[in-house]
Amino acid sequence: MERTFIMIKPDGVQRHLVGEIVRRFEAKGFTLVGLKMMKVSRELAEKHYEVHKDKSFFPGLVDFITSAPVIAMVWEGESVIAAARNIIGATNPISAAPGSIRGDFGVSIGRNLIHGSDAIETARQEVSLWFDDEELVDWEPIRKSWLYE
Ligand code: DAT
Ligand code: MG
Repeated sequence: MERTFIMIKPDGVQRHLVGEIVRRFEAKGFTLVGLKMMKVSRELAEKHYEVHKDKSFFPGLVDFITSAPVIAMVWEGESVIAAARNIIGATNPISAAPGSIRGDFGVSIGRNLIHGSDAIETARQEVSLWFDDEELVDWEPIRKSWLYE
């Protein structure tokens, strides 16, 4: 089973969209295996967004991510990495499809509510950057045989 790192950003927390966002992943059929609320240090934010460090938006992005608490999560399921990116929607909420989280709740690229890992390798790196092994819970959801053939 794949795992992916999902973070509700400070705007999602401040706009009280935590329940709505978690609901969408649960309802789809994915399994929550890690969750914590935290204020993000600059060091962690800079490491998480390291690939963007030379972009003009990087300082503003780090300021934003460290400005208020986030909800860090790990979700599990078949093809969860790609599916979560679809649930989240395109980076710019203005072009994100209606029905996606960014498409339904956002209007601005710098306030796009949520992060999701974009590939198998980045998911692995991000899960281990944000969570210790003992913070992740292995459990067997009873609905599994009703979700997977
Ligand atoms: P995504 O979060 O969809 O993976 P990304 O990795 O390209 O998008 O960028 C990371 C975050 O950086 C993105 O969620 C919001 C911010 N960002 C990206 N492009 C931006 C831009 N042109 N202006 C302001 N913020 C931007
Ligand atoms: Mg990205």
